[in-house]
Amino acid sequence: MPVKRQKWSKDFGEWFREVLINAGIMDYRYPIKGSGVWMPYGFKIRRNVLQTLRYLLDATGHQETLFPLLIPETALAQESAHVKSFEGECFWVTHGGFEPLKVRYALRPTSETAIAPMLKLWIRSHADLPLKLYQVVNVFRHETKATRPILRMREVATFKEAHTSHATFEEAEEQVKEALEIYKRFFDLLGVPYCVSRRPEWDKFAGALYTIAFDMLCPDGKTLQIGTVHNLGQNFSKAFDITYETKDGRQEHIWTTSYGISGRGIAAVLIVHGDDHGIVLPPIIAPIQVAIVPVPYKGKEEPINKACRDVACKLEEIPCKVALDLRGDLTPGNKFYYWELRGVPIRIEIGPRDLEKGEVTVVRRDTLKKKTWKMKDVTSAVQKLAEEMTFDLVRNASKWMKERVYRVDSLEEAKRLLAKKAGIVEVPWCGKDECGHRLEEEVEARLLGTPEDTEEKIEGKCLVCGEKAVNIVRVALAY
Ligand code: P5A
Ligand code: ZN
Repeated sequence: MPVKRQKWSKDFGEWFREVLINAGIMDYRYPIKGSGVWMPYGFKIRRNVLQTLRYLLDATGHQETLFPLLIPETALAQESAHVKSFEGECFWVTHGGFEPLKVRYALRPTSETAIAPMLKLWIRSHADLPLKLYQVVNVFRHETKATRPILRMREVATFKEAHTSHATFEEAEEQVKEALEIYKRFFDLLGVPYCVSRRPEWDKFAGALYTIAFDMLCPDGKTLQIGTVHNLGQNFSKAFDITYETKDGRQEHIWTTSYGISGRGIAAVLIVHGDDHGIVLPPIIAPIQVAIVPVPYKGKEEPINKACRDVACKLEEIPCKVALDLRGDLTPGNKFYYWELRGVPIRIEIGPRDLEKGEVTVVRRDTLKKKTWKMKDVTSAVQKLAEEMTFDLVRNASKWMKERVYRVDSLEEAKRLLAKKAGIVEVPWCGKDECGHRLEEEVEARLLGTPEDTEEKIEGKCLVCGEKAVNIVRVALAY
């Protein structure tokens, strides 16, 4: 486990804010509330995370596109549930220069209604289906809840949204399953533990038949929704009259799904693995995987620097992303601190003693434990350590989350756990909306929904009405 996680767990909000700025990830001081700047180092992390998701989407037949940012109000308003939920959250463009526009434009809050009119033009027959598109864009939502860097933005700068079209309900259902698998794989690769829950009726995406969400647990005991998958049924295709010709010549409305992950998918990695020293990056997304720091000794500066350069060259051949830190104005201690804050997975130090013995000193970022290696073995040792670290990060993060999921069968116990922000509480539920709402009020927390990641037989009685439970429902304090 990480060395120290006091600040991380006690004051998570502040820890996160500080780390974002100090590690050069996001500067949130932009003069518009809810907008932030992805700084160079953060941008590189973001790019690596995006690459992981792009790879998974491309490999499963999704095609990347780019739709316009502006949506005419007439299009946004076409699906009634959708517009009801989103119109109060839109930023509106009302003028072109000094001229008022005849039809206002919304800055896309999501792109269902930007894509639908084009699907109507593109989809003619069953041969055009399935059509699986995605894009990585900014979306804008005038959030009224407290904004937080990356976690709740008004300009959501890294929105990865997929939109798929299908010939039948069954195919859309299959697509939902594929999307869940893709997102599971994505978060597994990043070592982010999650639970997957079917949201209650009152918390589904506006215009969806149902919503399945990924939630992670933050150090302060609150959950964060890090991705959602929606089966949209024929709601959008009927609203936009998108039809296709079936094999036997009939016209049918298409079936659609959409799913998305925002910058929260990047924040999640920083949050789950972090500690009081800063962030800890899994090697797969680290912009720098190894930092090499000379520990100079009077008169031996040059041979030590040369040894550092040699090790860097060897590692770059693996290939491995290396930073050779020969800055003359910083002490080794300052450099250690600098790379730890930025989450570089492995640090190699070379001092006079190491040089004499033909060794290097190695520190892994997650445990901060030191080891020595023979200089000649450095490439194989780095590869092995990167694998070990990846494995340990996943295992420790999963263990941390599992220990904070509680199964209880009394309302008192659920209340007690949630009051002390212990984590996610699972209770038996009869499935009635009415009891769900009552439960939320009683425990003063949110229903995440029913598990989509377990298939167990349910026993017990609904904590609210006492009738036989038909499902488990998860409850938590949520961001
Ligand atoms: C699915 C993609 C949609 O918008 N349309 C296209 C669907 N779903 S959603 O649930 O509304 O959003 C997807 C995910 O985006 C994250 N998210 C946010 N992240 C940062 N700041 C925000 N203001 C914000 N709003 C939503 C959530 O993780 C959500 O699951
Ligand atoms: Zn009940």
